[in-house]
Amino acid sequence: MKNWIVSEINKDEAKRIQTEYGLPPILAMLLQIRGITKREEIEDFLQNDSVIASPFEIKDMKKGADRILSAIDNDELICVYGDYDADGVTSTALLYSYLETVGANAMYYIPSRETEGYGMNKGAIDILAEKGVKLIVTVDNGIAAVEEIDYANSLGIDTVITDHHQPTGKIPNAVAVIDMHQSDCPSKYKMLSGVGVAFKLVMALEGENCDVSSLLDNYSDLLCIGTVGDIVELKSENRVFVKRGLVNIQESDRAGINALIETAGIAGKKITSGNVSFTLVPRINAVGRLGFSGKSVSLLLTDDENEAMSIAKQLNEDNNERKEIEKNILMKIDEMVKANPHITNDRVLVIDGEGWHQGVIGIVAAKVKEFFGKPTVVISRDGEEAKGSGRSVEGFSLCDAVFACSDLLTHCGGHPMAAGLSLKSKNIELFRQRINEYALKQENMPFNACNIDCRLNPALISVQLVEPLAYLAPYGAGNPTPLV
Ligand SMILES: [Mn+2]
Repeated sequence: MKNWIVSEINKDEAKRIQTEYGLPPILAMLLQIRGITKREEIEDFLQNDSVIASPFEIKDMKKGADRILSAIDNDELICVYGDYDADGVTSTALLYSYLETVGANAMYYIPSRETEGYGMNKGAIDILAEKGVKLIVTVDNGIAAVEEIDYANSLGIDTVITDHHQPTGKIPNAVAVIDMHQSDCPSKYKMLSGVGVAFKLVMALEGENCDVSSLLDNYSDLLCIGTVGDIVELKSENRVFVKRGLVNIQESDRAGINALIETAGIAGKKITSGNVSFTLVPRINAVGRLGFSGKSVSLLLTDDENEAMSIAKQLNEDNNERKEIEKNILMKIDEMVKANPHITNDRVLVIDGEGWHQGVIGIVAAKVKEFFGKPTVVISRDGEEAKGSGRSVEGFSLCDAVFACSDLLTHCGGHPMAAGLSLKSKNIELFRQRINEYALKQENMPFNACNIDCRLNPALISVQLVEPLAYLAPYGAGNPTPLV
């Protein structure tokens, strides 16, 4: 069940936008409803050349870039330390390929989702130390790696963090910590994905007079996949990345992207943010979910069409396998709910099972949340240890709720809409109680809403009416497909 919420419209203002800019009425109405009403906002939105702000607005950017430049000059081995999801993979591919082009001595490392989990770990740092790495640059992770970075320091390895996750408390003792969510970071735009932050770092490495447009020609395809994959809002800079990226993906000269498009069966079709989110992103994620995370990065980097095709085919199979595993877990949850219907009365659903595949519990949580309209955490037990992944409903900050229970958890992190955690299996019941006590303190829990832009007289609906809506694309988080 969903709450239908029809947006308010200010007809006079819509009329003003319509006449002032000579826009079709429906477009003017939707812009007004979505709060895009000032001249520069409208121009930004429709012309898509929103200015990408200087990277140096972000705290520590100069420090981080200087450390990397000196590593390049001194031929120190640099390791880009990424993550296995689409945002982490594209961030890694973007920064690594840039470092390669400028002749840096570079490598990349993607931890295994299965055996290492998200973020930095000491075992990985040992491997990198062995290889002679002198500088680690994290992308899409690192803000929570306090102990791991101390450990790297103790081995004489410097670290530059680039991340877009919320700081969880103590900030790691790295050479530079580039994350807009630090309370003392002066940057105005905070909604970048991991790949967006990696791109800003590349801009900074290029220096004050960097040619943003040619960097976008080179990297907007990766920016688009990571930005859509991480479901950050498609406004402002993110919108530029995705809009430019969609054009770029359509005529990509990356063998891997072409192979993905072909094996996904969308060759020759117009690439939309929807295609990216439902076909490219799940395939890139699938390999991280089921093993060999580094493969997606090699897919994005290779020039060899045969290699690209063989990895893309494998990703396709992994994706099918992922869907199968997901279906089985959902069936088990369905049985659990039928046997104990009261478990769905909680404000935050916490559902656990033994040996559920780590890589798919986040997607399962998203589906359960969609169905019941409540924030949901799905936990997989592996003997005494357990790991969970949660998805929230707009208006309830899941990371705050999870952080409030952090004394029960061995690890936690995330965003308002999604969080990850690990804990002892014996604490799951207590966690369920505590997160629900936290939720009970909220006055009202948000209800799953169906946001409707406006009411239209059915007699007015025609193809001509709908055509101008293309100007509002790409659609996604923060800029949903219009619903009337
Ligand atoms: Mn990310």
